[in-house]
Amino acid sequence: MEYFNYINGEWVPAASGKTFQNVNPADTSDVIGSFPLSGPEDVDRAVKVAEEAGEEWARTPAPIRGNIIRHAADIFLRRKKEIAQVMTREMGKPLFETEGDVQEAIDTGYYAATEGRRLFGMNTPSELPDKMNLSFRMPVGTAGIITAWNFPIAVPSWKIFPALVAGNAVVFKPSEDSPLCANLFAEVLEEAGLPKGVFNVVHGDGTTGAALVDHPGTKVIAFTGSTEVGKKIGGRCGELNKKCSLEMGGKNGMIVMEDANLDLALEGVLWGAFGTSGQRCTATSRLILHKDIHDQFVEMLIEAAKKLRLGNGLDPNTDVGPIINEAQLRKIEYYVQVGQEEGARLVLGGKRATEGDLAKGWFFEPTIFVDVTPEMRIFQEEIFGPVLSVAKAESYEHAIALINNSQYGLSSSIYTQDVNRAFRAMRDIEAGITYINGPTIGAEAHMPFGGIKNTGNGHREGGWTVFDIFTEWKTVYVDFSGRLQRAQIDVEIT
Ligand code: UN1
Repeated sequence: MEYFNYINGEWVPAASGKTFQNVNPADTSDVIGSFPLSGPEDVDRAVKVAEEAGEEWARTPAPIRGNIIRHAADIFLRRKKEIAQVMTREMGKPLFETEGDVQEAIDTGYYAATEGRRLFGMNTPSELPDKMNLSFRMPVGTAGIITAWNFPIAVPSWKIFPALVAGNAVVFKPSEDSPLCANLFAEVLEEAGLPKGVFNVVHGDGTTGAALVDHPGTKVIAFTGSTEVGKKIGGRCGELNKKCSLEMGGKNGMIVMEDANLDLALEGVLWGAFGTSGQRCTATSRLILHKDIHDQFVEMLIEAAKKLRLGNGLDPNTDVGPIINEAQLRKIEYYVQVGQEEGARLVLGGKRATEGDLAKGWFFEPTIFVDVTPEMRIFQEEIFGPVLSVAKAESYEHAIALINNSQYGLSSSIYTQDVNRAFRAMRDIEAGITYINGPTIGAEAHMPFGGIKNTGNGHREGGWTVFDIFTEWKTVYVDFSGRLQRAQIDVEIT
């Protein structure tokens, strides 16, 4: 099957005619299709179309824009199961997870739609008589959106829906590992009644994304992906003086204290570390265990993780799906080797899973390292796979020092039944998100999402905060005194 770019409401190939293939990671003989490998000329066309269509869109009342997004959320709801099937086939995670992914877009859509009737500005008193001060949000212009493959509907929706409600046009460059989901996104927006050209999809690789970042027509770039790529985009946007929001890597820690409910913590870490095969920016990749429960918990963890069923995500018995591609599988293998060389003790997994049907795809066994110390690379670097590094803490203070010993600061978690300790941890943990008695994954659409340190560049997606990315403030002073009034000069505040 041959799929295309979506520009100006039409399905078109790359100008060069070049394509790339996308396959099912659970069965690499199952070819999803070919997609355009777009170049700068395709990006240029899409951005120009977006700029033109965006003019009228920006003048469309925000409640009307929001209403179209509400329709889109309705369509995602109607097509939820069918889209989840496509997503599982395309990127592998089990059906219950892909249904959750679509649900996250539905939630985001319904929330963003209501912002069409808010997008609150603010009026404040003037320091001068007969004068009024107003401020309100304006669209930024055309948004260039670049996302990863692990949440191929949810994460694009976090950016696309608010960008549109705020009055921006969009050019979307999805991951080359989940292009079909992006085309479904375009179908949904078209059916919802979005005018032609306001939303466009340009497929391709890193050079396609770079052309979108570089294009003078894109006024804001929103990116989710690796810290390595994100920093390059951030640097380029700095040179171009372009607004830019980055959601990058994580090395999320979970602390289990000696007073924790261990069964609850066990369920949490299994879901946090091995859900989505550990391929989430929020995945639990470091487990910090208080010394008093360390050995017992490690034993419980190994027993439970052994029982996780690897398989094709379309099979309802599957707990853990495949790894997205061969390169990622090799990266995980590499880190397992690094961990062993560094002296960590491998207590579970550590290799590709190839029994029976698993040989058809890219599978990796749930993997656990213990005796991990903070200077080890497997404690510090994002692996993006089902690999959990376990470290031992002597005390609460030591656990906090360990969890904060990271260049990243996205998500975090602590299991404790001590209410004072829980509140201290909310304050002490350096991260954008902290869960108390829950794993590091499970963000909800209406709450700020993002991280500190090398995870982000100061922005938050989700809820109301995402509108700071996709709007600019306009400040207006209305003087109805009929004379020149000079701020700071005619009124002296002493
Ligand atoms: C991501 O991995 O990029 O909180 C996003 C979570 C999901 C979103 C993850 N709702 O794990």
